[in-house]
Amino acid sequence: MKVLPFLALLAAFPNAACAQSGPAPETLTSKGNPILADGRYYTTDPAPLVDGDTLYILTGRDMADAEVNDFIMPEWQMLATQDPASHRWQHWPGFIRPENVFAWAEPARAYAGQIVKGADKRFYFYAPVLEKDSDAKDRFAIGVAVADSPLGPWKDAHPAGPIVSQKVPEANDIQNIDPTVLLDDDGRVYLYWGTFGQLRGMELARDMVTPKGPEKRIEGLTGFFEAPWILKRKGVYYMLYAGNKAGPDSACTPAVYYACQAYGTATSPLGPWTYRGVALKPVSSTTSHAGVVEFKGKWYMAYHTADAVAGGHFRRSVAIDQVEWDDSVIPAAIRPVVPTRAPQPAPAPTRNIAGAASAVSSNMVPLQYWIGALNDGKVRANPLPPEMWGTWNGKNPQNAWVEYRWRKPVTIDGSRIYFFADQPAGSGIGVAPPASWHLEYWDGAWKPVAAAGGYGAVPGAFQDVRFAPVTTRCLRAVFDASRANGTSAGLGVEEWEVLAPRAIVPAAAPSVAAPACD
Ligand code: FUB
Repeated sequence: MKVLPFLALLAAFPNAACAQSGPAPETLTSKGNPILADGRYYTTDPAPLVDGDTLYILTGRDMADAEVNDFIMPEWQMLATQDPASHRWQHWPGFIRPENVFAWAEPARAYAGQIVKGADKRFYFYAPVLEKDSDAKDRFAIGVAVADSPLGPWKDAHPAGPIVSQKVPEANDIQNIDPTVLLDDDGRVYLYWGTFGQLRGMELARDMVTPKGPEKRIEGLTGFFEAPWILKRKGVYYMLYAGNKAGPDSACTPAVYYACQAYGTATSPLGPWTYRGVALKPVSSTTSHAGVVEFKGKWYMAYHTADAVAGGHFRRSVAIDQVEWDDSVIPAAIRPVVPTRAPQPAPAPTRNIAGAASAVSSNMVPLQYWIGALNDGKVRANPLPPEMWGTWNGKNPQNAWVEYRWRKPVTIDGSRIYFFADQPAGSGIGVAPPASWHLEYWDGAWKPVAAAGGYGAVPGAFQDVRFAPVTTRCLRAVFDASRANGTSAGLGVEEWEVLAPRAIVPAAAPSVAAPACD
């Protein structure tokens, strides 16, 4: 990334010096998505804003250590460009911290905010932060700051405290985060917020700050989980959101922890809302958070992924892609966004050909797990449930199998499997290593491979099996679950590699599922 001198940047961005605090802005040329990809700064929860000839993206900042499963987010950052296609961005790290703007807020947990331009041409920053001196069960609350420029300096617009919390303007029992605001054509202002399946909407006064109420439960947005984003186009209100209506046949997501971006429409701002479909399939991070705006005649979706160097579910990075509308239907539909990525290095030759197979299993995978984890090439020291295939469902099967199917016969002579367990071998509860397991290949019937040694079942490390080469389209790992006191433990596999005799350049994942063998 190329860094321009600060003075050159100031010429292009006269307000740059007004940013609240933190290091000087950088100008950089990104290679594509994610915009900041080198792992120095993880950007998250994008909220795009158009002002004049500039597209700004307010983002959070993920600072969790690699194996920490928590949102460690002390501050917001800002990105800006005059042309997303140029890949030239300005970046303000350390843009704002909660405690620097809101005297009543605690440091940390600078979650997803949004900046909106008011009718008075000032900028209003809706920020979910933790309230310091509150006895609310959940202390997340929404504050509003105001500035004359998107770059600040920001001042609390409601110094008395948050405009929404579990105590104000009405009592509620939800987590009050993820605000999104619409300034409607008639000058009226609407705030929406919520998470964990609870979405609220409320009118604000024209001052952009004062709650008018009442808080209204927003229904009708199928699978709403969190991250609402309101916009209006051609008189129609659109609400995008992270949806997690999961299932093997769901248009949204196969696993409940991986959200898609779904959307619904309404003809008036507080509804009724009608679910319309999926605008973005699940990305590489479990959370999906997006904002959509029109900029210089094109529509864009900013969203986050785990695709940066050493990225993860809690080290997310903002990407941006174009949004296309289907105006042949009423209301106009959002065509599913096609995510792009910066060019990636050619894959290194490997003996592992699992990535070229379709994975299937004997069980209807419980919604917390994801069969796609088997051959995604990732093993984490601290995995979340969707990072494995599993059987645990409270009534665990005694026998189960997972299978790879290739479109054409492959010659293989080895396997490496990585078991997950939260209970010791011999347990009948939780997830335990299998009591026994073996490999079978298809050769007109399922036949055991001629394994050179035993089948190890130690969790948390690859278990290697070498066997006499076979040529087949299908390979199964067949498990007998651990059992005690009349119940079977669940099974969990984080990764399963299948080895060809020699390293080859790996084929891409199949776009259409390979057919069954039997
Ligand atoms: O970044 C913290 C939380 O993760 C946001 O508030 C949610 O929308 C999700 O992206």
